[in-house]
Amino acid sequence: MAHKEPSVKVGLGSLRTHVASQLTEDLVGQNVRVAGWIEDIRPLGSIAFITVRDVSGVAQLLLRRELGKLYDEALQTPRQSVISASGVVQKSRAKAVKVEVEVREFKVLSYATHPLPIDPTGRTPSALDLRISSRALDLRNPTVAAIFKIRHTVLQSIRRTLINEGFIEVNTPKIIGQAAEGGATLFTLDYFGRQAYLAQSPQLYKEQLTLALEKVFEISVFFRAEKSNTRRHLSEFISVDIEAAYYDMEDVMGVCERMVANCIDSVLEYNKDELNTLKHTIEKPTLPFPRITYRDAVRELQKVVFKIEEGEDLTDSALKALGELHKGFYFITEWPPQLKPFYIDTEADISKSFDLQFGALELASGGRRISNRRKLEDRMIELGLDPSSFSEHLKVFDWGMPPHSGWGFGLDRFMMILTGKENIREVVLYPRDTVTLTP
Ligand code: AMO
Repeated sequence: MAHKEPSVKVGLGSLRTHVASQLTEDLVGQNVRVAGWIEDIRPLGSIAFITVRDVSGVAQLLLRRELGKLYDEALQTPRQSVISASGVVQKSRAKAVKVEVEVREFKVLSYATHPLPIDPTGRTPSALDLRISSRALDLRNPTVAAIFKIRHTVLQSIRRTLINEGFIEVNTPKIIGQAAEGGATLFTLDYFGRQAYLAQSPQLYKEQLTLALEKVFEISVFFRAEKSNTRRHLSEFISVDIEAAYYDMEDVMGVCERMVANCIDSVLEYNKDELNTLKHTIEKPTLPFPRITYRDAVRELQKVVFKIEEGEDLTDSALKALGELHKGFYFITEWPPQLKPFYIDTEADISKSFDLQFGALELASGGRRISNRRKLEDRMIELGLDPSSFSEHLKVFDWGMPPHSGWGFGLDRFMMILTGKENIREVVLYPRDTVTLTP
C-alpha cells in the first residue's frame, strides 16, 4: 500500500544494493552500496560524516582521512549531488541513525551546480511559487515528498474501495464537443477547424455508461477555466467520479463516506512517518457523516446573524460561517433545484442532491439524476439550455436508461485535509492556475 522497495536487492545492480531505510543492525559487518543525494557534509578532522538521502530516508556515511584523495574529493562534492558509495555497515554512535556505512569506495554520479534555486532541506524556507518552479528539487524535501507519498496511498485506497463496491474503472474523453457543467468555466480549443472543449467533468459519459456497465468510476484530470484565484481552485484538477445504476442518493452518499473513511484508515496505517514529518494528525471519522439540509444550514446561518435568504447559494463567506459550526465531514442535502445542474433530479420541488463538506471546504457534490428523457429536456428548457445541442446525449435515454445516481469528488481538496495544507497548490505536483503554465 505505502511506497516501498520490493526487497533487499543485494548483489543486483551496480549502483546500489540497498536503499537507506533498509540499512538495519542485522547488516552490521556486511558490504553494501548505497546511492542518493548528499544532504550534509560534516568534516571532523580525521573523519567526516556525509548524509545521503534517497526516497526512503537517510544513510550516514563515515569517511576516514586515510582514504586520501577520495576523502578530499568526497568532502568537496557540492551538496545535492548524486553519489554512489560502498562500504561496510557498522553500528553508529549518532542518535539519529542506528548504523552507518564506513566508506571504501565513493563516486559522484551527477554534480549539482550551485547556487541552487531553493534549499531542499527546508532550512532556508522559500516561497511556494519559487518551490513549485523548482518542483523536482523541492521534492527532495521530506516534508514535500510526504504529501505525494500520502497521495499515492489515497489513490490506491480509493481504487480498492470502489472496486470492492463493485465499480468498474473507466476512461472518458477529455476533448469534448458539448459542455456538461455550464459554459462559464470552459476552456475552448481548435479541433481541426471545429470548436471543442476540455472536459470539466465526465458527467454525461458516466451517466451513459450506467446503461450497460451499471457501476463505473473514473479518477482523472478535468479542466475548469476558474477565474477566481483562490486557495482551493485550480484550472486542472483530479476528480474521482462515480455513477451507479439502481442507486439512489443515499446509496451513493454511503459509498462516498466509506471511501473517505477507508482512505483515512489507510493513511493512518501506512503513512505514520509521513504524518509525523508533516506534523499533522488526522482523526478517524465516525460513520455516517452528519447530514444537514440546505434549509437548516440557512437557518443556522441566520441564527449567527449571517445575512442569507432561503434560495440563495451558499457563498464562500456563508460556507466559512457554516464551517465554524460544523468542523469535520458533513453532507448538505436537499438543495433548491435552481442551485443545481440540469441533470439533477427533483422530488416535491427539492433536488435529490448533496454536497460533502469538510468544515468550510466543499469536497464533493452529487445526487440522483434525471433518467427520463422528457423530464431531462423540460429541465434543460427551464434552465435556458437548448435540448437540441444535447441530442447525442439525449438519444441514449431512449435506449433503456436505468435510474442512477453518482458524485464527483475533488481529490486535491481531500489531500489538503489529509496533509493539513491550506493551499491546493501544495498538494499538486505541477499546479495549473490563472497564472501558472510552467513548469
Ligand atoms: P462539481 O462541479 O461540484 O460537480 O465538482 C466536483 C468536485 O470537484 C472539485 N472541484 C475542483 N477542485 C479544484 N479546482 C477546481 N477548479 C474544482 N472544481 C471542482 C470539488 C467539487 O466538489 N458533475 C458534478 C459531480 C456529480 O454530480 O457527479 C461536478 O462536476 O471538490
